[in-house]
Amino acid sequence: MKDSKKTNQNYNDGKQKDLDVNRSNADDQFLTTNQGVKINDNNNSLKSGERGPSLLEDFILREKITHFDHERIPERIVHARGSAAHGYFELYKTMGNYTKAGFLNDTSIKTPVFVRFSTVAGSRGSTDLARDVRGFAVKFYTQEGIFDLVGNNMPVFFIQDAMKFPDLIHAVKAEPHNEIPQAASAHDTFWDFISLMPESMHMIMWVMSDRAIPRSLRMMEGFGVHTFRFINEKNESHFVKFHWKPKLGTHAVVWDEAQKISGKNSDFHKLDLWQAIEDGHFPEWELGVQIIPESDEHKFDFDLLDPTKLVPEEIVPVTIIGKMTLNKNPDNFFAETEQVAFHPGHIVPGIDFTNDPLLQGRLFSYTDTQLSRLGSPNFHEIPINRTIAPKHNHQRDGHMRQEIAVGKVSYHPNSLGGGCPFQAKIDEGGFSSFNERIDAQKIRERSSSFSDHFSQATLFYNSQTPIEQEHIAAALSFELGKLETPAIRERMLGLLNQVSSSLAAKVSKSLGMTVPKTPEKPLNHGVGADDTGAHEPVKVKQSIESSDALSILKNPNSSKTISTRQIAFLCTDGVSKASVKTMKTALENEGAKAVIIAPHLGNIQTAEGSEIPVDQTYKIAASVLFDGVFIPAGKGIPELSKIREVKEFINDSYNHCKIIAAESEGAKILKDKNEIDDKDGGILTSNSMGDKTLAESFIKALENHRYWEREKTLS
Ligand code: HDE
Repeated sequence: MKDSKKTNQNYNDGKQKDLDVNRSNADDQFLTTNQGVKINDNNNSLKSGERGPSLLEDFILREKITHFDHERIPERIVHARGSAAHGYFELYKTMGNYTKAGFLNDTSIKTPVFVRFSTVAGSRGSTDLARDVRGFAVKFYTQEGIFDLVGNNMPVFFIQDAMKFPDLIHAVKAEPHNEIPQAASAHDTFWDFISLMPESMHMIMWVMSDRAIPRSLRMMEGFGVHTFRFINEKNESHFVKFHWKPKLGTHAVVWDEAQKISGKNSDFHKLDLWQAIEDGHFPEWELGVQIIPESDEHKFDFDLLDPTKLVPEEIVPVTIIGKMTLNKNPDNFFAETEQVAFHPGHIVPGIDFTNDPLLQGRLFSYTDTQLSRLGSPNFHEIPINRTIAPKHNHQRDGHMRQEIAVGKVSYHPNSLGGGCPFQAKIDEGGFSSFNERIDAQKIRERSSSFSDHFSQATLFYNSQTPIEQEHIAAALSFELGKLETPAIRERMLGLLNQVSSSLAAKVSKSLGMTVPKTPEKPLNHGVGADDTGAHEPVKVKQSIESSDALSILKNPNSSKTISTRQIAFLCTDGVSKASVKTMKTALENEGAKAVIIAPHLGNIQTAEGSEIPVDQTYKIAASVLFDGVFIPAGKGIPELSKIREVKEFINDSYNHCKIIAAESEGAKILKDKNEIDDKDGGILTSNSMGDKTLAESFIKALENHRYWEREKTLS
């Protein structure tokens, strides 16, 4: 709590109080063993004689090394790399008509949350900027128990049935013979699998889009993916899809930039989230729901149970019902971020599952994986996983049990314990599963309503702006270009051709191949999920042809703000103080951060004779770590054109479509030696010094994140 500068103390901080019991602080304390014995010498082991062998009797050395030897636990098999934060959820309006969940009914409750974001394929130490799906897992510590919304930053998934998950993950992870490549899908096994799984095509469009390389974890949407159920007091069910909408808008970097960020700062996203919270810029997301009456279950062009499909917002609008704010960094990465255990099966009364076969498989997997990862069925007792609702049952014992259950009764029914703990009636908050009628034969098959693998992939592609479509084509050209087996490329072109012939044509050009002819029946290659041939993929005409909500650049919900954006000020001795000050003040008034970069640390002398403290040198700073660039005026500024890193900085910013502003001498060096067209709409210059109008137009341009038009002129 004390680390965050602007922590909001006013919310219902039940979880923080609960965690206090386990927080330790060594300020002003003696160093001790785990048994509480004070240690006098923490530098030398016990030896027989100054130069003699160490003694087995040295319990201090033995304890220290034994503990160290066992410090690691298995990393998550997927989503190993993550960053997390504490916060709270506030409800805007009661959802009582749809769900009886307490935290979605009472607008006065602020529900504590712990949120973990992650990449999927890479190991714990891999780069943040991999092209990958991002996990978006939210633990709500509600008064009725824990509700985990374990989602992703994309609303659909690669596969339709849990049976294929181990295959998908084996294919995407580093190849087993040589463990290469790390945190990358651009390799043979991934695309071999995908080329044989037409059902993955919609998700492939998302993963090849800019959604897979977010600018920040704070600037991405989140989705529950599966269709869930809301259950109200009358036991009526509505289908529900969950959405998180970031208040900072959805933004991405470009692929070349992502790769360079991985080299310059592979913790880019982790640090960005951490720093924003430390600076008091608490990230916020609004929670939205798409609600579908039970009676409309079969009214769509797709099956609501199919996790490779989304419900277009144009067909069922997203209703915003509340807001989540992240306002506190974890105190300890291992204790909290690493040990947190999410589970889509952690639900509370008022929320229930559907028969989505992917979700059903997940309901088994998440407890199972904690047993090997955290090592005991008592993982719910780990402080970060502990519910703040009262917990009483007859579960006992197991490794590392913390609870000391008093009394001799550990069974139900009992009379010796007075029948306690009691079962709760439904009106006392007892959970009861939705009374869904199921009358069926046991069958190992895929529903034919899941057979349309291409229509929503096409809808997604067609909904993108031309620039975003180019990015998808470029991503596919990169990924498929890296393959060693030409037959996989050929199969992929066949599948892409069924999504969009113009996309397939673009990619085929880059691969130097021709697009194979689409057979009369859609391609299935006779393998994968439908190898019986019973369900050939079909195309179903969608009721809409384009959905703006699917495009980052067209997204009607995206907010315009430059809050927390990092702006590089390219400075040196002899910079104009007036120029720096006017721009810095204007940007900081909008919540952005001005970072002074110069050839040396310490202070730089301004042309006016004062000093400005330097934040970073050109050896450390790189354009890819910033959102925009300002080159101020000043008689010393022309010297910048002699610095190689400055040239690289300007050219990279230009190539990544960043907004560049420059004043007077700064504007002149922009043209000097740099390979840029200073007339384009993303380059803003002024001949005066400390120009407020320039600052205003810089801010307006930065609100659009990038000047994407420039890409048309870049070869
Ligand atoms: Fe997961 N997934 N998953 N997943 N998943 C895990 O659980 C699994 C799926 C997601 O920050 C594991 O505790 C199966 C979809 C997130 O700790 C594991 C299937 C979605 C996280 C597991 C899926 C997700 C996980 C690994 C298909 C989006 C990270 C460690 C049937 C809706 C949570 C762990 C965190 C983690 C299994 C598919 C999201 C192995 C079997 C679809 C965000 O249990």
